[in-house]
Amino acid sequence: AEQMINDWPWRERANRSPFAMALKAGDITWCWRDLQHRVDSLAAGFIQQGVSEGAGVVLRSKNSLDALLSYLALLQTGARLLPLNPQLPQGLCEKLLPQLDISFVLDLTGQPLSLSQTPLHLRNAFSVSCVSWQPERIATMTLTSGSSGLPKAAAHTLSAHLASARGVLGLIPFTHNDSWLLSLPQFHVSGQGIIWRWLTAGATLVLAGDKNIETALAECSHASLVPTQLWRLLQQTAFPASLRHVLLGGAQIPLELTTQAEKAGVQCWCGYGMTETASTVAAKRADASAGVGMPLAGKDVRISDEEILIRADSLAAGYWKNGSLMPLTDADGWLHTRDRGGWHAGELFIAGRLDNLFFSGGEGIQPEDIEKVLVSHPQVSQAFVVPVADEQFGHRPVAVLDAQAGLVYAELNLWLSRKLPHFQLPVAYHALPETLAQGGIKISRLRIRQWIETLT
Ligand code: 4YB
Repeated sequence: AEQMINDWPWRERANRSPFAMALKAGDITWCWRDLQHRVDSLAAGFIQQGVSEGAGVVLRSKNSLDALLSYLALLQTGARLLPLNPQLPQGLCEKLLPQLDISFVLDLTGQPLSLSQTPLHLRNAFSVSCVSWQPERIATMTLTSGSSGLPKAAAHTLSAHLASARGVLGLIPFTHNDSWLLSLPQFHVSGQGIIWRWLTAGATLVLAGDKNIETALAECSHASLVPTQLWRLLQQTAFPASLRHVLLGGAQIPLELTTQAEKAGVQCWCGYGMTETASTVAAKRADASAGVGMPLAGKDVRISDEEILIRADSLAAGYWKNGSLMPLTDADGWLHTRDRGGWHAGELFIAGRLDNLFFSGGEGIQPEDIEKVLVSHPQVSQAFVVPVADEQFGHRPVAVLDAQAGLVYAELNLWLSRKLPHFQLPVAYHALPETLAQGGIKISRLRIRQWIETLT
């Protein structure tokens, strides 16, 4: 039975089951009461430093216990919280933060940017520590990873986050005896999704701390992973035995990957979602097909001219800009995702981004079509196909690969030529440079294109 939430979820947990385990981080194990005390004193400290309801606050950090506590404490002050990727360059932040009406910056990186907003510090106090729980308040702003221009700030209410969690928990079993590793960044919806599911289920959240993901997973039942992380995990000699459920998303999920992981004893869940929808809106247990299943409870998906449209209770209220919310849907409430997709045999299939489509000698090329075949090669774990300018063809495809050492590109090309029409065959292959990873959960195609241009 659904329980009405009348208070901040962590406070409600602390009231209902104060001594149940809430959180593990290294040697630390806290029950809900422990957690609430920390959050309360931290929130009081922020309020003493001037944070008030509706104030724009940046939380610049990678995942840590302090970052998690700050996330909860800042929400509890009624602030409008912007979790920020520490890898975003100073120049971009200087341009972006004024448009987002940011007054305070809590920087936990140890290497703060020099910004004009007031710095906040982690400081405990024992006074007023909380505003009233209003589910329709704008709680967070999460930056989209737009391929061009400044990122947009998807503004979610508390109830949108809870609706996202309810959708996923309607499919994936996750109860108070389970533990979900905070395996993706808190500044991305994939990390925040974990937090809201944890709060909704009253389960245990595990923070990796200094440990790497592989080690931290040894004490978890659940994790959210992007496909490349699961590939890496499967290449380890010992697969974490406790791990029973993995939610995948963020990119095409290769069948080869879920088949191998299921063999290793993990139940894989294939999800599709985006920043604007506060993570997963459609998902299924992995099976023999490469789709992402059906919309979750409270989510609607429609296809119009091959484009995926979404209407959902987890949708952002708008993009925050200069004090107002810019609508992100059409007049009927549908978000036009710019993802290409369709229905086959009763489930949703994602074909790729409409913006990635390019033309080569008059033929349309959807890079994801080529990437799907490339990652089905046993030695390729990640593939990007980008256009390079070509006098004769307009553009031609080039492949950038994360592959096992020893892969011979000429052999790969021969293998590929038996599976793809000629116009889709890459004219060059390159190894993916590690410097292109940006601390986010995915690699930017724009940066790959820019890097390729420097080579020619
Ligand atoms: C896909 C895709 C798919 C997204 N096939 N393209 O909790 C979760 O939902 C979760 C769990 C594990 C890993 C990631 C997640 C996410 O949140 C992912 C959300 C995300 O990636 N948001 S995003 O705004 O950064 O990018 C959204 C885009 O990513 C979509 O518009 C698609 O283009 C692409 N994408 N899932 C193919 N299954």
